[in-house]
Amino acid sequence: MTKDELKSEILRHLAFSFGKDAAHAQTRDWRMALSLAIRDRVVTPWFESTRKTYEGRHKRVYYLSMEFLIGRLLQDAIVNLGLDDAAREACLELGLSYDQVLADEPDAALGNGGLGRLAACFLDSLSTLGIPAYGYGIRYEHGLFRQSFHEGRQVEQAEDWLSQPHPWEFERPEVCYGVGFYGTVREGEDGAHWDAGDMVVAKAYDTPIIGWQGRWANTLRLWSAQSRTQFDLARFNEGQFAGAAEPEALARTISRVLYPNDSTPQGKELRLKQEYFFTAASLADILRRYHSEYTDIRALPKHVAIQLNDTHPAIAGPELVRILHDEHWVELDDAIEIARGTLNYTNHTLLPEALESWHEGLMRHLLPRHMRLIEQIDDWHARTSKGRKMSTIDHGQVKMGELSFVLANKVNGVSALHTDLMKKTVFSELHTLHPDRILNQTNGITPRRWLRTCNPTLSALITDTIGSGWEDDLDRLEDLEAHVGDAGFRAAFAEAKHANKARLANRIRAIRGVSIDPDAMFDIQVKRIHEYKRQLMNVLEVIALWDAIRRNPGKDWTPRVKIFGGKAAPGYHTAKEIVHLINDVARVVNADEDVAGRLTVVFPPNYNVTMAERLVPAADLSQQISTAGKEASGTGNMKFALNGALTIGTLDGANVEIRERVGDDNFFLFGMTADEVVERRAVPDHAAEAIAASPELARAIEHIERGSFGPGEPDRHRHLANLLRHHDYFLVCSDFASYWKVSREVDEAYRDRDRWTRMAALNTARSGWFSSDRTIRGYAEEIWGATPAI
Ligand code: DL6
Repeated sequence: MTKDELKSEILRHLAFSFGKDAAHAQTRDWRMALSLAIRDRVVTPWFESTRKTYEGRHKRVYYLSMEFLIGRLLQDAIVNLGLDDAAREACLELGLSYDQVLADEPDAALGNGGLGRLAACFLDSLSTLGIPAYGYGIRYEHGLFRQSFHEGRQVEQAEDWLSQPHPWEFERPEVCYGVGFYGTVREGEDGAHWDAGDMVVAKAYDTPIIGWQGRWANTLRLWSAQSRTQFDLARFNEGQFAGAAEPEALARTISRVLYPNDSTPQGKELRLKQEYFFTAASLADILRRYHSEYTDIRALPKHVAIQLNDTHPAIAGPELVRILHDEHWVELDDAIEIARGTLNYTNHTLLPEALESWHEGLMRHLLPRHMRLIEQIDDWHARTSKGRKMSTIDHGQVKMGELSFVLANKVNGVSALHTDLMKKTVFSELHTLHPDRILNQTNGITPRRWLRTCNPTLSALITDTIGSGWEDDLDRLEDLEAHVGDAGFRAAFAEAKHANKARLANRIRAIRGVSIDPDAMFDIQVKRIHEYKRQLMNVLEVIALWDAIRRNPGKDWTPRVKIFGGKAAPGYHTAKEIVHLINDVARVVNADEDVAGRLTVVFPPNYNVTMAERLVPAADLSQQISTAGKEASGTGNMKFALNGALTIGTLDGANVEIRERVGDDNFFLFGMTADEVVERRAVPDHAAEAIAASPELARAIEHIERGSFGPGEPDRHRHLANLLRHHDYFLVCSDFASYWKVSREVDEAYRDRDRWTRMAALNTARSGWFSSDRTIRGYAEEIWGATPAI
C-alpha cells in the first residue's frame, strides 16, 4: 500500500465511517480513521488464515488467559504490515503529527503485569509463526486501575478504555453462549443433569492479531457478559425503574472489572464466576468449531491443544469432562483421559499466596456439578496413580494448581530455575508420580514491539549493520558481535542510546517537571510493586547514596537518575507504603541542592505498556533484584537486556539464563542464591546481623525512623523500618551489603563509557534467544504438537 493509497483510505473512513469533514476532524477522528484504514489491510490475511486452517485441517491452539495486556494496537499493526513509512508520510501530508495520532490510542490494560503481557507477546509470535491459534479471555470494561499520586500516596481510579469505540474489535452478536451457575444436580439412570439456577450470556468480540509482514493473522476472542433478559419491562411498568435494569447490571458485573478486590466473600465469588464464565464460553466455542469439522469426539487431543495460562482457567478441566461425559455420554474415565490429552497448564508463580484455591462450599454452591466431578477426578487419579490419593481437595479447599496438574498433558514452568523449583517444592509429589509431565519453556518477548517498534533508533542501526530480517529471526543479532570491536559501531550504539535518553528526559520534564541529564546513568526499576521484587531495597540504596553524597560532597560521584514505575494492588498495604516512601524520598532528594546533578529520583505515575515502551530503550541499568527463588521468570529483564541495558540482578528467574547468555562480565550479579535464601531465613536475627554489618544500611534505616522523609510526621514510614528490622521475610537487609557493593562497581564501570557501551552492545547481540518466537516454537513442538500452517 502506498502513502497515497493510505491517505485516501484515511480520508474515506473519516468521511464515510465517521461522518467527519477533514477540516473539522480532531486527533481522535484521525486516529480512528487511520485505525480502520490499517484494519482493512488485516482482514484479508485474517480470512485467508482461517481458510487455510480449515483446508489444511491444521491442529489449533487455544490460549486461555484471564489477562491479555495488549496495550496499544495501532502502531503494532502498522509495523507488522510494513506500513510505518507510508503511515508517517500520509499523516504528514494530511497536516497531522503521526506521533500525536498514535498517542491518542488508549492503552488497553487487560492485565496486571508479566503474565498478561506474556500472553500478548505470545499472540504476536503465534501469528508471526503462522500457528493457527485463538486467544480467549474477558473483555473487561475497566482494565487495570489508573494510578495517580496524592501527596505521594497511590490513588486508584477506574480505567475506561471502552469509553470510546475500540476500532480493532468486531462484535459478534451471533456468537453467544449461555453460561450457567448455581442450581442442582439430578442423578438419573441416564447420568447426571445439572439444572443451573442462573444463566448469563457470553458474547464474543474478535480482534485480529496480525503477524510480522502480514503473513498470518489469528484471533483474540474476548467475552462480554450479558443478561438473558435485556430489560424487565414488567418491573419498569410497576415503577421499579432501577429494578428493571438489575438483571442486566448484575450479569454485566462479571466482565466489568479486571481482578475485582477479592478480600470480601462477594468479591471471591465474583472472581470464580469470571473464571468459569470465560472458560465455559471458550470451551463451548472450541467444541462448536471442532464439531463443524470432526465427528469423533475421542480424537479431540489430535486436533486441539488448550493451554491454561496459570490456574485462572483451571475449571476448564472439570468443564471439559462434564461436556464429554454428561453431553456426549463418554465413559467418565475416558472423558478424563481425553480432557487430559487436550489440556496443558503453565505455572507462573511459587508464591503460596498466589496459588489459587477455592473453598469447597463456594465451589459446590456456584458449580455443583463441577464440584462432584472434581471429587471423581480425585478418585480417578488415586486409582490410576499407584493408589495415591492426591490433595486436589485439602482441608475443605479445592487446590487449582493440583487440579490443573492432574488434568494436564504437560505442565510447564517459565524459566529453568523456576521449573526446577516447581519440581522440588509445590509439585514435588505429583512430579514423583508423573516424572515426564513437567517441562520448562523459558519466557520470551516479541522483538517486533520490544525492539523494532519501541526503539526505532537502535533498530535502524541494527539493520544498517547486519541487514534486515532479524525481526523474525532474532538469533541473527549474534551477527552484531563481530562489530562490537569496531569503535564506529560502538559510537553509533552509544549515540542511539543517548538519543533515546534525551527523548525520555524531555518527556519527564514535560510530565513531572523534573530535569534529568541524559549523560547521567538511567537506572530503572519498573514492575508491579511487591515485597519480593524488593523496590524497598532499591529505595534504601537511594537513601544510602543520598546520605553518602552529603557526607562526602567533594567526591566525584557518578551521576545517577533512579527511575521507578509500577502499581501496587489496591488491597496490598505494604506495597502502597513502599510507593509512598519512594515518592517521599524523591521529594527530599530532588530538593537537596547538595546532591543536585548527582542523584535524582523519578517515579512517573500510571506505569503501563506504553510507558514501558518509552523507558526500556532509554535504560542504562536494569534493576532485577528479587529475592532468589521468588520471581518465576521476569520478562522486563529480557526487554532491557535486548535494548542494551546492563542488568544488576540476583540469580532469580530468567536472570540466570540472561547472565549465562550475555556473559558474567556483562551482568552485575549480587546476592544470595535460592538455596542460600532458604538457609539464611533460618538464621535467628538475620536482619539485625545484616544491619550491624552494613553502616550504609543502618544509616538508611535510621533516616526512615528519624522521619527524614516524613516532614511533620516522623513516624510516617516507621512501619517499613520495623518490617525490615523484625520481619524481613524477603531478606532485603541480608542482601543489601552485596547490592551496595556491586552498585558501586556499576558506578565505576559507567565512568568508562566505551567499555560500558561494549558491554551494552553485547547484551543486545546475545539476547536473541529471548524472542517469544523461540518460546512459542518450544510450546508448539514439546507441548502442543502443532505446526505452522505457512
Ligand atoms: O510468566 C510470566 C510472569 C513471570 O515473568 C513473572 O516472573 C511472574 O511473577 C508472573 N506471574 C504472575 C502470577 N500471577 N498469578 N497467578 O503474574 O508471570
